[in-house]
Amino acid sequence: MFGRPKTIQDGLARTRQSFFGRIRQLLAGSTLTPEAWDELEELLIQADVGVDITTELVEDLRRQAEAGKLRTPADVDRALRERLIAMLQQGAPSVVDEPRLLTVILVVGVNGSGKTTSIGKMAYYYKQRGRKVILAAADTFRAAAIDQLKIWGERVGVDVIAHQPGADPGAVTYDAIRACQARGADMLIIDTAGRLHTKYNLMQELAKVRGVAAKQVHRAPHETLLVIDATTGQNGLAQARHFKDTVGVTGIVLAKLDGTAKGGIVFPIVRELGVGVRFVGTGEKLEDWAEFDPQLFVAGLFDQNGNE
Ligand SMILES: Nc1nc2c(ncn2[C@@H]2O[C@H](COP(=O)(O)OP(=O)(O)O)[C@@H](O)[C@H]2O)c(=O)[nH]1
Ligand SMILES: [Mg+2]
Repeated sequence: MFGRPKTIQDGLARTRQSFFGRIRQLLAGSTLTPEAWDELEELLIQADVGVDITTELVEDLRRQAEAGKLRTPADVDRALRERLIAMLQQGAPSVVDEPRLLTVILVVGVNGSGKTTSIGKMAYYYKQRGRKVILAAADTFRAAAIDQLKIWGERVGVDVIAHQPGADPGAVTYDAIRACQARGADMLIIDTAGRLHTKYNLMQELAKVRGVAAKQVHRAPHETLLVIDATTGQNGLAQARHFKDTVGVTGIVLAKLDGTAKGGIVFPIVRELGVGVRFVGTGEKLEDWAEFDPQLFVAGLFDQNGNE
């Protein structure tokens, strides 16, 4: 394992080993007792799938089993996976790969959610796919935040446009767009601040960054990614609501999936936001980053090797 990039499968190890592995065992039996149905419900809730979705799922599956449409636990297993996959197939596909001169990706999320790290990984991911990427340090609140992005920029080998700490994030964005145009970059990824609990109005700041991007580049930002720390559980859901209401989120990055046994949180988050997950953070290294795929994700919840 050492040195190998961590896949979605690896990132889901803890979730699989706890709750979903147990669900798999439950559905590998020969019959489903009333106790087994109750346990299924408990396990889904413990995995952070949420009470609403869990109740909906289990009631529906149970009804179908009682009506004879699902005859064996294996049928229930299959139906459950299908439902879970369908739930993750939400929202419009990413427009990032559509041809245009400059694609602007705005990255938002609370402090510590994994924004800057995810931006480093994303820059690497797109650079490897032939994109010319520039990063904008529009989290100007702390010097350390700017330095952190610069370090990622050096590591990946992409330019970082930064001003002094305390500078106007809108001005950084403006300069970064100019730099993209001057240097022939076709992708700009903007790092932003995430302090929700100060008097300073973060949402106004994000709106301003958006406004600058929209004015300088046709239809920008083309993607607004909300980075959610998978380990924060139901808090992540509250954050999702907050950002949804104030900035237009078009996609989700689920960071730190490797750090949680409660990967089920992705289901209520996707439902709440009505947009798809684009990427998953699976560790702290550059390559610990995976494109999101609903089928692979659900397979990884249950099975070691995805498609057994
Ligand atoms: N294990 C793990 N740690 C991560 C992941 N993504 C970010 N982190 C860590 O989370 C912490 C906060 O990340 P950072 O990018 O600074 O968050 P920001 O404040 O939103 O920019 C850092 O210690 C990162 O190394 C991930 O996918 N897996
Ligand atoms: Mg940061």
